[in-house]
Amino acid sequence: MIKMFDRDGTRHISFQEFVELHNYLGKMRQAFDFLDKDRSGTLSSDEISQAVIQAGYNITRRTLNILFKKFDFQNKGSLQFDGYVQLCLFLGTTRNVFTRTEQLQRQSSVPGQPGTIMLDFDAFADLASQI
Ligand SMILES: [Ca+2]
Repeated sequence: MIKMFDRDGTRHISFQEFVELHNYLGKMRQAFDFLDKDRSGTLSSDEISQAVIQAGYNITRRTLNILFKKFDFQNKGSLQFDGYVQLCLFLGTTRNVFTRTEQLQRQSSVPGQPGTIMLDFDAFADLASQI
């Protein structure tokens, strides 16, 4: 997360970058509280599923369940705020890397259906390192 807000690439965050990080977390907290429909203080898989659908991600329930377990750090069957933030960062970064790759392949006339990319192991390792 620090990396995301280190806009000048110094590997440290300046006061201004810290302010941006603080504001980002405030917005994430508001979204978390909005999504927490039953006011449990955590997000259930159903609450997360609704959020992911509303955000426009096209992922299966199976994949969402895998991601949910990955970020359910306390293994309680629900996401705490930190798990929610990390899930959002993961999905956002993954979508950006995928979209950039898809655009590059389309420009290079790599065959494939819209919404798909073709990867060999080297390309996969390259992309995975960016997530
Ligand atoms: Ca809840």
